[in-house]
Amino acid sequence: AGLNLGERKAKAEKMFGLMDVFLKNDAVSLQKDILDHVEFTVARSRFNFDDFEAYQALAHSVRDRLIERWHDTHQYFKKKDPKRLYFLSLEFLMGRSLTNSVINLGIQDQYADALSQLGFDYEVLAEQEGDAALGNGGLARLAACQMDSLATLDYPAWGYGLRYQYGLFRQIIVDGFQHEQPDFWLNFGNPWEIERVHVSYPVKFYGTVEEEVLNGKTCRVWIPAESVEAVAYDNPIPGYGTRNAINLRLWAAKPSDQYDMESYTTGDYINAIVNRQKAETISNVLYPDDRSYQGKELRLKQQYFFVSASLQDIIRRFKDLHNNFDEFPEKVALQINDTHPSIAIAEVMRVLVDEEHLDWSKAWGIACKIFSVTIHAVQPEALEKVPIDLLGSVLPRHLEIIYEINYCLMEELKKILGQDYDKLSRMSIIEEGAVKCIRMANLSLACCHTVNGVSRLHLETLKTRVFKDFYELWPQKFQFKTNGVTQRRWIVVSNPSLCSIISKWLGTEAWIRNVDLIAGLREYAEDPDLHAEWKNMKKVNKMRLAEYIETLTSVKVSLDAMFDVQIKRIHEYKRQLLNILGIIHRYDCIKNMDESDKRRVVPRVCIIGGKAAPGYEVAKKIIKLCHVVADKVNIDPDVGDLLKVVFIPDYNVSVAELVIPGTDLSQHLSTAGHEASGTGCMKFLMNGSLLLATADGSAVEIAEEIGAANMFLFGAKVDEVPALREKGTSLKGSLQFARVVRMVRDGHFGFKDYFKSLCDTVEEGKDFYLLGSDFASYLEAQAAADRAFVDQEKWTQMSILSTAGSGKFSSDRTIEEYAEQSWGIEPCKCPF
Ligand code: C3B
Repeated sequence: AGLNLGERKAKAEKMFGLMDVFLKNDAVSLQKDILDHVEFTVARSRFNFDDFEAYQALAHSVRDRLIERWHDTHQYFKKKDPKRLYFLSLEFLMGRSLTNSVINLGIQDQYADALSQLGFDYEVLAEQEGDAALGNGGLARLAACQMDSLATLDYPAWGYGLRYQYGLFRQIIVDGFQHEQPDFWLNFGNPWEIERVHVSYPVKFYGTVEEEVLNGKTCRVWIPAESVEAVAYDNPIPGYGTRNAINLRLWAAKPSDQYDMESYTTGDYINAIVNRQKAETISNVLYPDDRSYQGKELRLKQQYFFVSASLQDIIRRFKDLHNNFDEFPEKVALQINDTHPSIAIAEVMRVLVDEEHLDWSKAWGIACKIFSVTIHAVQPEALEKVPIDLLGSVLPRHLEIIYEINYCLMEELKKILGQDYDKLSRMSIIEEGAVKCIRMANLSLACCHTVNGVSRLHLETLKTRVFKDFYELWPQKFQFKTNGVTQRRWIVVSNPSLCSIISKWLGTEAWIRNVDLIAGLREYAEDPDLHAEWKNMKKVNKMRLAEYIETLTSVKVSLDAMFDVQIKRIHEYKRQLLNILGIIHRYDCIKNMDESDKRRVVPRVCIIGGKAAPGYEVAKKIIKLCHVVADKVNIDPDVGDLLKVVFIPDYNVSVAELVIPGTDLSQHLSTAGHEASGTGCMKFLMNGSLLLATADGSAVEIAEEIGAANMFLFGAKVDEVPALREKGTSLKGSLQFARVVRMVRDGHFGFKDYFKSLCDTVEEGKDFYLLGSDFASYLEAQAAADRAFVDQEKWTQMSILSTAGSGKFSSDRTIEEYAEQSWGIEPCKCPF
């Protein structure tokens, strides 16, 4: 007779304790695994398979090892029942998984050996993998780096997000114009995820709210009109140097199992199915604009869909071991990544009050203990707002709950602020106006125990501008955790030569887990042997990048030139236009030089890359301008190798991994006060590229760590910006500036009419981002960079000091601060 579930589990646990469960990692075992996957998973003959199929088999064999650790970690977490962090984010920009996984599992060399014996090159197979691009930019890549740190530091954490079928669009360039193509990244399967058909929850929408009497109490009851199933896809995230592998659970929308009997009985079978299928659209596509998506129904549905499924999952897990919600805050910390998931606050209230029948005030007390939020935006306009009508239609009960939360908030505030109605209306969760809206940020601020900024300067902005009123009331809620990036991906995976140099000179690999040790390089910053190795490393990386550039753009670049890079989303505030105008100035100067002057010019390769949101016209014009300037400069015989301009199409995580290690100088040009933190600069810093930057976001803290003398700072400071805006362009900058803008206006690079509106954005009086007033200072900083580059020993020393000073900008440090100051979680390390 078969055993029942409980008996089978007991038996398995007994056997589990006896077996040697670890998969073997010697070359022969790995080869056998890979070939088995070729035959049984990919279903190809083991004598005949191509590189892509080999990659698939390899990925599956790595996945087996991930799953093994991931199971053990979850068993262990379950046994220990620590307080867990649940990280809610609408975006995760994971990039590729293969190399990151084998490095974190500590079996890269073994795989490389195993494959070479089979006649395959590991590197070639790794190139077969496409990026998982379920995010737009900095915010989403930060979430990915933080997952890596959470796993590595053994924190009991889960990530929750959406499994979009279409990730961020692919950018193709046709005649210098950006075109968007869908990124159907799942076409060839995704070996890094595990579909959990049995982990699924219904998520409800629309309908009405009715009154009901329950145990003598009147309650509000939501009668939803639509149900969509959320199915879990689990993505194991391995830590480095630990057995822990945590979970990133992404939800996909599927038609609900519940039959809508009516449409079936009406006999319209085909339409009934087609309508059910529409449910899947919820998780179809990532919104490609990284800051404005206000008032879109689908966006709201995406947010609620992933939040509701995640909370059902979290509460189920809690209830497995506990039956009293008083214990909820001792076991659960919920992190809201930007305001996007803040509907979670209303959802927790709905579940606690309507389903668990807790008193309102008790439920609110619990909610206030579990939530913390990180704000990534600077501009108040970037904070999400949802029209009341929309929320009331999609989530009618949640609207009521938000009204109730706001009523309590207003009552509390009136006691403190009295009749200051201006202030009350600014702080209200409801925005009155032509379109009445819910301010999602204010909802978060009302509930969260901690509100985090992403750099010291950013917190100042939040305190003094964006959330001034709230800060005055609740100063204790406001904190900052300067962003960081993971050195595992941004050095170990992407720059193996630098990785070996660091380990060799520090005499240990311990910096990969404890990056503070990297400061030890300072001692050797002038050592000629280190200089030789460092320069050689840079040269090899530049060679790789040069080949890539030539393949993509047919432009040949000289390795002796300074590789000068600006890669990030295209935004007016990030001022790629300042960069291009600077390039035009450089071009103009070279054109006017005689041969002897030219010999003193430091040759440059100016590399720009980044995507513009599909509807962002100005950003798209900036991309086109970059191309027309490149077209003219790159074939000009007067210029030759002194200046080349390259636009790298389809910038994404794996392109960054290739470009950053080959960069000499990187540019971070945001108008002061506009970049909340910036994380690209940290990746460049780790890789020893020198930074040319404004004193904005985390660049201020970078200057403190490495010394301002080791970077090229320029431009207005944050407190000078308002006055400069008042005053208009400064005269000193304006002569050169006016000249280059005029060249574009006059059609020196063609497309005169097309660029008119772009030139208008920087005209006197309209130049909101202050390109004109920062131009002279920008050119000076560029000249300083040229001078420094001429002295290669000096440059190399600055480069070493950059890497050596990058320790603070590891996401490991950020995550430790969050764990201690916001989440109250402790490591929970799975024993080997
Ligand atoms: C970004 C900010 O623009 C960056 O300054 C910051 O470093 C990162 O977030 C991470 O904190 N950001 C983004 O990518 N998308 C938004 N919607 C808002 C901010």
